[in-house]
Amino acid sequence: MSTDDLDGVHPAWLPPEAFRAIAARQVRVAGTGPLVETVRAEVTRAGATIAEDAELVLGFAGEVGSLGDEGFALSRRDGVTTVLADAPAGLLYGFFHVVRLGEAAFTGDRPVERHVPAMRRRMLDHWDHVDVHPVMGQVERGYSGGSIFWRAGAARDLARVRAYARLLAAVGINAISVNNVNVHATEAKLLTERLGDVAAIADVLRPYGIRVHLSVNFAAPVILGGLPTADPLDEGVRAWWAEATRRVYEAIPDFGGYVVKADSEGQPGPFGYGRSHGDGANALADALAPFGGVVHWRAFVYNHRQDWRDRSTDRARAAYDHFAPLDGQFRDNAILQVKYGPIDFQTREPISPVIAAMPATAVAVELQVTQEYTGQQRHACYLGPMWSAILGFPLTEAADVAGLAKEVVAVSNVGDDPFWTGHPLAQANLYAFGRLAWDPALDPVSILDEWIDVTLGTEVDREALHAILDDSWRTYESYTAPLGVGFMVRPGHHYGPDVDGYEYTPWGTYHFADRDGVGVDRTRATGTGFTGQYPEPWSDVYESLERCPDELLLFFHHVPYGHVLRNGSTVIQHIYDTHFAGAERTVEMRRLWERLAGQVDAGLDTRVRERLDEQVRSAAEWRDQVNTYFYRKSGVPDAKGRRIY
Ligand code: GCW
Repeated sequence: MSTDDLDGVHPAWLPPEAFRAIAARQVRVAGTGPLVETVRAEVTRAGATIAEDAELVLGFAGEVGSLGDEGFALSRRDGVTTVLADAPAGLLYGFFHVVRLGEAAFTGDRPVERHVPAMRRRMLDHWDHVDVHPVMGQVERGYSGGSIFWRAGAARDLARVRAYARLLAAVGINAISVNNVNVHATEAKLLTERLGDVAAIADVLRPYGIRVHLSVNFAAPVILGGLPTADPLDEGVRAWWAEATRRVYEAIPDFGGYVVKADSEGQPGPFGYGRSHGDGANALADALAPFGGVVHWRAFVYNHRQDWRDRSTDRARAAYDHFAPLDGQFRDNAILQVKYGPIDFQTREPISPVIAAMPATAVAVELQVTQEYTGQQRHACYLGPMWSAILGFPLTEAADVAGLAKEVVAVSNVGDDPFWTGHPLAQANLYAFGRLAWDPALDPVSILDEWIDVTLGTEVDREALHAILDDSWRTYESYTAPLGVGFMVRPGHHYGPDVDGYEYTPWGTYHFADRDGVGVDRTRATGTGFTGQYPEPWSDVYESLERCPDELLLFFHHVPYGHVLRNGSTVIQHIYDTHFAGAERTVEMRRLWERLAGQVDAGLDTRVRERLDEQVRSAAEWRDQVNTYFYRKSGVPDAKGRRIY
């Protein structure tokens, strides 16, 4: 089951079989340069013959034009399949597109199809530490073993990084940040004395068209430079960033830039110096600008020490309150990185209103491939449908989220696990993220189909796989926190149910359940006013108890248990019904997997079974805790008389 150069590591979506159609052909690759050489090496590695008289021709367009730095055009006529690009990266992406198509790329005629990525930067953030963190481990919110970048405090096996780069290039990812946004002492030094390690990684990623970015500590001038301040308007501080950045580019000429989590969950930031986040972001942007770099400045800024007794503070409001007034103040190379929802990567959240509120700012939407709140890669939960819904959401009258955002970024789910992602089926999430970042209009079910073809082969029981995965995000939602209220996870590790776990904490994530009802009143009329941060029609839709979509009801409203949903059920009966049905559905998922027996690699089969068993157990635990909690609070029995404790 291994890739040809890495023993014991699953080849994910690039097994030798995926290259079968190409291997059988003669191929011509035109041009020169590092990325073109990568394509040539891939062709040879696939087992194809490089020849002048070829059935697959990859070359530069000339007349097609407007394909940009990364696009390509694919066509087939007179028995020749042609990939044309304006620039080398386009050839690389075109080559992997042919891999995905398999035999279909060599059948019949094909009129010219243009493939140009919707987003210029398609990025993964790794939350990896160099040192193993005492609480978070080596990868914060990582569920796939250790880091592939760092081991025992130093850069590690680059063969694994190379294999990762290939996988990412094959789905169109072109940027990676290699360390956690919480930048601790050792990791801060990646910017200076440990820069060589970063450069070594950059060298391995470069042939696959991927640029390296680094998370930096806002207080680096103090921590690393020994300056008395990190005030972004201080001349000495600015000079320090300029010089540190110059050195970075000396070592890594195509370095992508910095990622910054500032004034957030204990990280230092401009507020500490009485400055705005515009001042903070611009100081780093100015240091990067001469070299063409960018700073990704995260909008995840909120008070994580709030008093739960204080009902007027609403964490959902925080990003907009902090950042919307700064629209227009950020440099062109400062990108505001906004989590897709106003809280924190929950299974269901409304779209962050910040994405619509800053038309004069470059915004990146941040997704989470690592399944922190969606089952931690122990539960099968295919997130393609969630991301597709997010990116296609018509947030303003003129544009959907993909149209409003300049980029899409996601937290990676990869570690040094033999299957890369812990749960082998979680590979589909990484795959889908890359494909949707390239083209947000792709159908997530078709993306899953592609993933099945290349990863598990065309012979497996795809119906069973679709039945397991297509709706697995909604299934996960159905047995966890109800109707968009969020959290209810065990504090700290965030796995499994704990309905009141966060209720009396300073973290700002509450459900306010009492004997009469549940939910957070975020209306303008009687609540925190969060609905007012949305453009029309959403500010009125969410404000209205009648028009608010069921799945977000408890995010926006506090309602009695007897409140009748748009689907006709009461809130309390809906909670019971969805939790019974969701847990039942996981049993069905487990049974469906039996149909794959003997069709997939034995190691993969064992791993998936083990995880599905855990999902069945955990879903039953969620069902029983959530149902029991609400039964005891409300005293309302289940209309169907099922077992509640
Ligand atoms: O979801 C939360 C996680 C933190 C994480 C933070 C963030 C890296 O629980 O572990 O810190 O988000 O996005 O910064």
